[in-house]
Amino acid sequence: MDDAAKVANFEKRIAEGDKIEPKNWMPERYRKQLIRMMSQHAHSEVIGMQPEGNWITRAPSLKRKMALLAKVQDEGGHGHYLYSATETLGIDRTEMIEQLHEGRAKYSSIFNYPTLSWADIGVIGWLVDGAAIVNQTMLAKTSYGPYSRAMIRICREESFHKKQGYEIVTTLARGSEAQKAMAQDAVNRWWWPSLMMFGPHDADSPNSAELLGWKVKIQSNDELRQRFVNITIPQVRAIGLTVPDPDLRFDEESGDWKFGEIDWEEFWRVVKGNGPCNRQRMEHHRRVHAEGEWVRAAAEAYAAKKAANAS
Ligand code: BYC
Repeated sequence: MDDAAKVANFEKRIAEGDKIEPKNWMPERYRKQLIRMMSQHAHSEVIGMQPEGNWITRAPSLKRKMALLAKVQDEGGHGHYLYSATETLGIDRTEMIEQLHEGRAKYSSIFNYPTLSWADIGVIGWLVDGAAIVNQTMLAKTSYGPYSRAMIRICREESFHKKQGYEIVTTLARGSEAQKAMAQDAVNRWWWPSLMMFGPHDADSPNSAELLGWKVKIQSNDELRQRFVNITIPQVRAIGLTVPDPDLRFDEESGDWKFGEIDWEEFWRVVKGNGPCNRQRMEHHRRVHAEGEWVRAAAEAYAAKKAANAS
């Protein structure tokens, strides 16, 4: 097949809802876009372990500590699935991590905010994993097979994370005045950054048209953000908390909770590396990666020895 016929066949398969698999022909641009998005997703899972890991030693009970430990470990596991899924596109993990360290690959803006109290751990599970589920339920239907399958598995674990987060916040919201105030303060600080996770408005999103055309994304940034707000506001109200948005109102006609404008200056500042914790997150990642060099070398030596013994 010549290139035009390959493109036509690829587009026909996408239109028919087929999954594209690693050995199938795909346009170079499709491959590049997936590497960008999936590696960014993998980095987000791994960097996302830092803000929550910060509270493992200070969890208020053994039960809370065990759940948090398991959650943070799950996020590391999600990073592994996603690095493996991205490797099917012909890039290896070493190169992806180099791109992260050199600032050529991004990770989610949300993980550049500090976790100041125990309530933040509940709010991350509830709002951050909740936002991730909305985004990832859509990505489970993406056109690239390995990404779609990774998302199905990850979404199941994220649903548990969200429930444990909401349960932490509900417990605090029903506790003493000080506990309720701590929960409200955490919602106040994490609400807008959670809405930023969905990316810029559709009109300002340079990648969306292409990704939607290839069914890499099935819904747009703004559609998903609205869906998240519609799901979350009733949960906020059910436990007697509020969100820090004076413009929030229910629109009878559309059935949507309409919300105010995001501070896009803050969003771009954080995305470009100047948020409250960007430097700290990257320094930590670089240091721990360097400290783990001997583990990677030992694993490679072991694999080489095993292969030599087998031959
Ligand atoms: N943060 O054209 P756009 C988790 C960038 S972790 C940083 O709309 P696209 C969890 C964007 O990359 C879950 N950067 O982009 C883990 C682009 O720049 P480049 C993380 C952002 O790709 C631990 C530029 O802005 N989820 O659940 O069409 C504990 C223009 O944007 C952000 C994922 O990674 C952002 N928020 O859409 C707890 C989901 N938004 O790359 C929980 C997978 C935008 O051209 N990713 N940018 O230099 C996606 O769904 C899409 O990539 C996005 C952006 C919706 C994020």
